Amino acid sequence: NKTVQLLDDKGINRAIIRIAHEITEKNKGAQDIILVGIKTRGVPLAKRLAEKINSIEGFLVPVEVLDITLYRDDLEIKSQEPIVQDIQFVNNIDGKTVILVDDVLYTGRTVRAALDAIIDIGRPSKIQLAVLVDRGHRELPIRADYVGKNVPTSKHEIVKVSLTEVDDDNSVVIENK
Ligand code: 3GP
Ligand code: 5GP
Ligand code: MG
Repeated sequence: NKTVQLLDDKGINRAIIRIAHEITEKNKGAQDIILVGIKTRGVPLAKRLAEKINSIEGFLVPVEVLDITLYRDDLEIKSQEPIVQDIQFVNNIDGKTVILVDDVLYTGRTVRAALDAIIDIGRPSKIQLAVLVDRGHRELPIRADYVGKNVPTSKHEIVKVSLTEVDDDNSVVIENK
């Protein structure tokens, strides 16, 4: 049952700094951006990105939270789809550039649920996706605009993302299920 480290504290920080630069470059600043963190670990990632964007642009973009739950026992994703729990944004997203932020992109079904929920509550001018890790195995035509690290995985592996806001350290490791 071996584990392999993909990113340490510094590696995660560098990836977030790079993505913050990519976001401001692609969107020519930060004025119209709203970051949407997908619970759980997408939320601290979105907040870290907002801080980095602020230090680049001198503008603090809003961070909203989306709670999406997968029906599953242990860590096996079952055939059910992910569902959005509640969507209570503080900010109006009409005309804004919404950037979804999640820790791991896998089948794409969580992102699909997020897209549905967001399109349901408003009319953003565009929606982009930022993830810390893309582990492959997409089951839908969904891709990330910003990727911390592409990690080829087998379906028997899981990517363990730890962030100090919720865990003991900052790290990304591959584990066998
Ligand atoms: P997250 O909510 O921070 O993304 O899905 C709940 C948690 O279980 C996730 O945390 C994630 O870290 C962890 N997890 C690890 N492997 C898997 C997996 O294959 N599928 C899902 N849904 N979650 C996983
Ligand atoms: P998808 O819907 O793309 O299959 O999976 C995305 C969501 O499932 C992510 O938000 C994440 O919580 C979870 N997930 C899927 N695979 C992994 C994984 O290997 N590691 C972690 N940490 N989360 C995963
Ligand atoms: Mg996640």
